[in-house]
Amino acid sequence: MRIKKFAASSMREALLQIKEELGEDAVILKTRKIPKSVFNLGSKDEIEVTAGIDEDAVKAERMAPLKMNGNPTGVYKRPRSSNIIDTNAPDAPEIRPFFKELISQEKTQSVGPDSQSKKDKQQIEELKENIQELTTLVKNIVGNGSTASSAPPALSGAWMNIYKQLLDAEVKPEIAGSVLKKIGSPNLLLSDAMAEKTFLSSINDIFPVSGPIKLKKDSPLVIAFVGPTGSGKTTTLAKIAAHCCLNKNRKVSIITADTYRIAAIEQIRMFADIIKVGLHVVFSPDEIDEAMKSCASDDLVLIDTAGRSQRNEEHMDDLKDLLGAFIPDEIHLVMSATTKDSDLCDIVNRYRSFNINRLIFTKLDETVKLGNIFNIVSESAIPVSYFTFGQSVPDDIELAHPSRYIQRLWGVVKGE
Ligand SMILES: Nc1nc2c(ncn2[C@@H]2O[C@H](COP(=O)(O)OP(=O)(O)OP(=O)(O)O)[C@@H](O)[C@H]2O)c(=O)[nH]1
Ligand SMILES: [Mg+2]
Repeated sequence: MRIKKFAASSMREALLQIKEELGEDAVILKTRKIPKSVFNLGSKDEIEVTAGIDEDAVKAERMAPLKMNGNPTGVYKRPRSSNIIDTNAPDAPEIRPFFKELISQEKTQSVGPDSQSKKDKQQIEELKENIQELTTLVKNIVGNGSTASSAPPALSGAWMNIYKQLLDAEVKPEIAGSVLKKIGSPNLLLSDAMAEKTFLSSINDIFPVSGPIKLKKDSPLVIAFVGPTGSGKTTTLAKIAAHCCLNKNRKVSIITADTYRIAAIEQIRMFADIIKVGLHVVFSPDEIDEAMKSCASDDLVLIDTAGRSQRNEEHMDDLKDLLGAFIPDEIHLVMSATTKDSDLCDIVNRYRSFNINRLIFTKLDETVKLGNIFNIVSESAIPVSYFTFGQSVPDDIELAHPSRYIQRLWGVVKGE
């Protein structure tokens, strides 16, 4: 190999010198800035480039009969590098691949066999890291049950249609997948109608519901309604009170502990007057005993509470004290069907410490996708008592029933 040093005021000038003297096949071995001499402080910086040429290899390459790139003449043309500098510019020198690399590194480091192998190692390390990241990503996707990975394997057409319908209603893929697995025999070849029938008849085991309120024989059944602000607690309570009173001819009382807003007392007083049931207002936990005593001969006592954000710890503590004083038989957590998945999850998780044992979903009429209900019910395994789908008291309420809910989910049943 012939090696030579070139000094020039710019890299471009050095490259031209190298090309002229050593030819196009020269390789750059090293570059460095030459420090200014003390006598020459005003002058421009110079660079020193060490280049070499392996003349034997070049000869061998030129002599080999190459037939490449579909070129029938047997003359191999090296690809010209593009986009680093504009090779169409008038005086631009021909840029070869190694020059291309050099230009991007020129400012920071010299290029030689050592630094090249260091670079290779670094690239291998980077590749390894990328592969590691991808592996973790794939594992996470599989673990979290993304659409692609959690699709139950080899579902027959009709079962796949049900799976897609669930996903379309915004049921989480992993939940839809595990539900179909639980139902069993998902690979059976069934017609769409048969698969739907099988699914609906099996859903009872998957979507827990409480069934109708069961009154007690010798004391009133006490139910408290809790939940976030404006979720429909008071309206739903009024609907249930009206049904029990008007349709079942039972004795009902309402106790409200929602004295947080004047309007809240007026609202429930209006409902109580219309339905003609007794109303007791308690302003503090000490008044609870007396209120409960005055309802001793009733069949059903419904307790309305102030809406509480599950994220306000102080309010949640107050509510806990209140429920501790009432000791209700059932606590129904009232949530709007318009609430997104993650918030439903947060609400249930935080209200769980009150031993809630029923879920009520309101405002089904205000949303087009009901999969969030399926998700939270499957995840929490807390039975659903009622669905409501409008503001009308005593209408717009129904007892939760799994197959009817699925028909709502699929858009077969809308409203009442
Ligand atoms: N569209 C629709 N609106 C409803 C439904 N249930 C209740 N609402 C309305 O939602 C609003 C709030 O209802 P409330 O019963 O006052 O809610 P709340 O949970 O008692 O509210 P706070 O006591 O303030 O926490 C009212 O305008 C109700 O008419 C329902 O199923 N569908
Ligand atoms: Mg209310």
